[in-house]
Amino acid sequence: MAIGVFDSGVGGLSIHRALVDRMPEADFIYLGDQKHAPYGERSGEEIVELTRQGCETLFAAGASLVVLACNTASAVALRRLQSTWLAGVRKTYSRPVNVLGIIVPTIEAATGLPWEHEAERRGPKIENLDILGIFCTTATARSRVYEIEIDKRRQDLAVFSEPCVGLAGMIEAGESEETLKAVVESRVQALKTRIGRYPDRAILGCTHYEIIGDLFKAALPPGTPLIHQPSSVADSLGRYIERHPEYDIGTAGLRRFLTTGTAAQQSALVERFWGAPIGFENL
Ligand code: DGN
Repeated sequence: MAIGVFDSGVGGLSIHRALVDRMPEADFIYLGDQKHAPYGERSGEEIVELTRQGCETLFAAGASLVVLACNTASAVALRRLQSTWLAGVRKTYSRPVNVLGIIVPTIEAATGLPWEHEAERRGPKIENLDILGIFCTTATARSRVYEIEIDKRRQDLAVFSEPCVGLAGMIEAGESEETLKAVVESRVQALKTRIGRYPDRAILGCTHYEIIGDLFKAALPPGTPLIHQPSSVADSLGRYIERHPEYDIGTAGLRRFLTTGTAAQQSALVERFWGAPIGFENL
């Protein structure tokens, strides 16, 4: 049995890498739904259905836990699948199974650290609040999941999601650094214009943005902390798995990589996300 890791494409490999480093003995099966990537501009219903199919494939391949290593799928599909579909799946398999997302672990990491203006806060005036900027896909921004989940934990932060339309697809397509830089700069400036100042801290709320973290760093004021999603997720899920030994995640260190696209689509990009070449199997 194994941990399944699902993403619309290759972005989730950065989360997979951190999970593998945290739990090297566990067995892992990765699935990239490249046939249908990118998800970020799709409708909610499409995202739920594609995510459901991805989870189904991973459970059938032997996963006990499926991690949605995609903010868009976590934002739009996780709750729906947990509250409706999962009960039926649990009846199908004799082993315990579950689906987990990556947004709450990221939020816990972002909100748990001390904030600069904490001591000075007086009332809801924006000048007195620390601002957390979320750079993400259109679907994640539309879901408002970051705003909702952060508000449950901290009412003293102001949260602004900035949709970076098309950016994940451009990364997946291997667009030039110059083109990506221009998009990143325009999104950072758009957020600044909307808020009236730069955010005090930022989350790259799309797994694809991980490999262009330096472009976001360069576009934000020097020293702006960027929450590192892969390590935040790996820490939190590692602790979850330790608390839940009922999920059989294997012990052989198996690594399988599946794609709904073609294995040939995989390229140098994969190495940038995962740190080493990977052999993908076509589904
Ligand atoms: N990498 C996915 C995310 O974290 O939201 C989205 C990529 C996409 O399909 N647009």
